[in-house]
Amino acid sequence: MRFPENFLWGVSTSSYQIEGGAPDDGRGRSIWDTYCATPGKVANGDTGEVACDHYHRYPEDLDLMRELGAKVYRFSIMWPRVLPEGVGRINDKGLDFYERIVDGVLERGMRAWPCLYHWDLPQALQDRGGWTNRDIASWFTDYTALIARRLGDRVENWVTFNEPSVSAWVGHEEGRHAPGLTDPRAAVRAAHHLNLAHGRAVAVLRELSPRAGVGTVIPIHKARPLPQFQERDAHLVPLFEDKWNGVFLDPIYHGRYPASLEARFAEHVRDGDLAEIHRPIDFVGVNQYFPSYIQQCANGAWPFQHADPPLYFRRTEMNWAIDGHAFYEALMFVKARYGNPPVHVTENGGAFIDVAGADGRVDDQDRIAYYREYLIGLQRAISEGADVRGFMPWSLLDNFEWARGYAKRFGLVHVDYQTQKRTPKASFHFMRKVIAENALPGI
Ligand code: IFM
Repeated sequence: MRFPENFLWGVSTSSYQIEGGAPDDGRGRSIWDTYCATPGKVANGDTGEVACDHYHRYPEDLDLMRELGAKVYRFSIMWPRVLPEGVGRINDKGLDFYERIVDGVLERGMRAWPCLYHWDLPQALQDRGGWTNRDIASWFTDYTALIARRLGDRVENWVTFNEPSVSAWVGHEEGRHAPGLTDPRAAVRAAHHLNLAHGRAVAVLRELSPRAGVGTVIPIHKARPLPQFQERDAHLVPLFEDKWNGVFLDPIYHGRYPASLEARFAEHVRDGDLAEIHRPIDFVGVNQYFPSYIQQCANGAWPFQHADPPLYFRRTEMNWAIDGHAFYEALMFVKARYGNPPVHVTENGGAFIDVAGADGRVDDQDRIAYYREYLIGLQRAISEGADVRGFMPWSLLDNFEWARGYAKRFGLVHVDYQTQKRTPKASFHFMRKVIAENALPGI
């Protein structure tokens, strides 16, 4: 059960989920600050104001990554920390912070993979329409150029977006994430602008950071009808996969939107847009956590809706079904639909109830079992030819899990939010062994 030679083990985090440091050093407000301040939106009224205080404690966190054996660190840059109004005035102290991160990563012998957008849009740009305003493609390009000029000589790979599908569909259609819209047409418009911004950013990064690679990160959803409605709902699977996967990867790899969705996108697409999006990238980041069960929906914007997975699955604390086979299927989907591109798994993991023992240790055997199952799925995909080159668990630290707040813990490292004490869990030691041996132990 060995992984390929030179398999790239890493670790992923995101800015709003760990940094905190909200009022520090001139950072501007993001749509998540606003969303958290809106009563009833986030569990327990939690916010990312302090989070894991990574803004001040990053050296300790980078040390933990090194101890884990991570070779790559994927982190994200908080746009309003460097451009408080989204455009125009630059906050040098914000840029300095990311410079310290990149240098700290390199000093510890790791490689830096910054992601330019993990959902924390400057509120000032949301006030101008955010992702529904076509001008955002230029705003994002200017922001990208600023970051590339400052960090581009030390970055190994850029990630343009983390899960643009979630920004579009969950943020603009389902309203469960910032900016909290429930407008299906606006969501389609946002999706197109996210794609356009990606395509333009690729061009800028190629010019200003020519030695670095560029990719994007998509959560791949393989859909399944509920077993009892297999016959009735099987026809919904391709459309669901077009919505979640195809909308964001077909334009990049095939230069067009999925045929099933061209009509919905037509009013937002201008001549030349698809050519801009259809620029070659070096890898696709795949995030994958659970199988997506769907069922028919008679009166929504789409003919399907999410369904509760069958009861025979074990579940994580997010109520997500645990199924390493779904992970395998997602990787094989990317292989088949996009011509076997280089893939890095940029997120995978589970939230579990982690109880610290009297000695402070967290013996998270559920999480270890989860990773065992998913890493077996990964090995199967690789053995069947999927070009998967790396794996990053989500996440290094327990952190702010968006609308679910701090109650859902995904970390390999436990964070006591009162004291900010970090304690590596049993899963941290498990993953360290996997990385050190480049193999699944004990199989
Ligand atoms: O915490 C999130 C992350 O920000 C994006 N991908 C899924 C994770 C778990 O929900």
